[in-house]
Amino acid sequence: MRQPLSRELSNLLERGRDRQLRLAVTGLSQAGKTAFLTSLVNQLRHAGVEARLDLLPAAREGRLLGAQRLNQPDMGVPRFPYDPGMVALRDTPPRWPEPTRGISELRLQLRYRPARSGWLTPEIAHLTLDLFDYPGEWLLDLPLLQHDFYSWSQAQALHEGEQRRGLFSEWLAAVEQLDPAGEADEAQLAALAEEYAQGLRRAKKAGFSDLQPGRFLLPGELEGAPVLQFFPLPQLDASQHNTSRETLEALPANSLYATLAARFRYYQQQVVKPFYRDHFRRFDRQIVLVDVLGALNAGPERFEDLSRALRQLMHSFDYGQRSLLTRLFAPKIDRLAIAATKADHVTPDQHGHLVQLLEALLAEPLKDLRFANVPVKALSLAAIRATEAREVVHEGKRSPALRGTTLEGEEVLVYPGDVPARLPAAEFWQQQGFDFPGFRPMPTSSEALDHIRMDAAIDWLIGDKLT
Ligand SMILES: Nc1nc2c(ncn2[C@@H]2O[C@H](COP(=O)(O)OP(=O)(O)OP(=O)(O)O)[C@@H](O)[C@H]2O)c(=O)[nH]1
Ligand SMILES: [Mg+2]
Repeated sequence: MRQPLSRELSNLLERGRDRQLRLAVTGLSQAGKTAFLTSLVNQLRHAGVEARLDLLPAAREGRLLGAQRLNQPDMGVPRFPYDPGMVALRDTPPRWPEPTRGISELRLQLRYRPARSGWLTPEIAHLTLDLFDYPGEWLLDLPLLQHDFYSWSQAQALHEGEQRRGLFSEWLAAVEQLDPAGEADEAQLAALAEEYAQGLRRAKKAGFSDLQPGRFLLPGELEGAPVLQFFPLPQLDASQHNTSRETLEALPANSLYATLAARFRYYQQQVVKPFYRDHFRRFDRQIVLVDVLGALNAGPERFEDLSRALRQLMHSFDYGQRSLLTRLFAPKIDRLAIAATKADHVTPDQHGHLVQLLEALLAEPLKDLRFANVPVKALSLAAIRATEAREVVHEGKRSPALRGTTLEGEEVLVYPGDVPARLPAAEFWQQQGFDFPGFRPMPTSSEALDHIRMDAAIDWLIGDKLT
């Protein structure tokens, strides 16, 4: 089939020079971003030698020659801690890389032999891959940009499920007494903001995902700064007397409402916008990592909470097919993968269901992506495999099982349970539930980390650039 002229021109331009790609690794706190990035760098560095990458044609055909780290473009940002991660994984006993506390970047240059030959094709070509890591807590600040203080307060009120409400009960009781038109009392605001932050920390510990503002959980350099002294007013409901947007916005600057709204705007403009502008605006490809099994483990309210958080989040990225012009001036994500992480927590016969469940969880954003004609691949993977699949024979019957070492150091052989293929109905939570232990990484003597389907993910995300 003939390609459109702009595609041909764009291919021609790309073939003559080295290619560059910015990959967004997106995932909430503990979804597996750092493990994925560590494994990605590791697999690419050992491609063609020790890494098992059969599903990546460039590696299978011996054309991928390896990867090296280059100096990153932004010298003010720390380098992604790949080496410390590998040291932890190779420790005795092996440890997982540390949870991420700040932003880091990595630029990787892949060397490969192009599959096609032609007068413009060099013998050896390069692909530069720009990667960056950040604490998952900060990611949920991106959807906050779509709000003003009024709509944000309403959105926060909407999703107070029963268990979640319980974790904020004292704060709620105090805040609901406040009069938005009353004069702001600095000491009271500071105390209530701290109580709100404590509620968010409790909710995080209890397995909830939809938690804003992100810096309340992990303030970084903003620890103790007044910009973090605000909170939503969940009582702002249009049906209530005196709480229409117009009435509230006409209140004087020293009123409670105007003070909180000003701090919200400041947080938006001075904290979230620069984070978005510097790191999230220009991506070519994306992988959304979701700890589906963790949410399944945590019960129905948290599961719904995760689904809502992801729905909001996906609105923060630019998707669409790239034309020659947008490729040069306004990059968009033109292909993405969604992945259920930690697939090594369940037996391989459950991986199909895991993908179906992931698709159900992301049904709404997937519909939008289909509409925008952006190709999406759903898969389950383990960036760093921590278990071995086994079979046990019990009373003459064979059944699948997993062997691994728990985080506490106990060697176990377990069947962690069946994964439902759809969003679980009430009976699932009542009868069966789901329970699995966390596993330690496996000790390894190979340079390359063992994984499940990292090669499929890499192929989908960058394989077309290695032809
Ligand atoms: N079994 C298994 N566990 C994994 C895998 N990837 C991540 N984990 C577990 O999930 C935890 C969190 O993974 P990270 O990669 O640190 O998650 P993150 O998304 O970077 O989290 P933040 O930095 O807190 O935002 C790890 O400490 C492991 O316990 C995997 O492939 N297999
Ligand atoms: Mg991390």
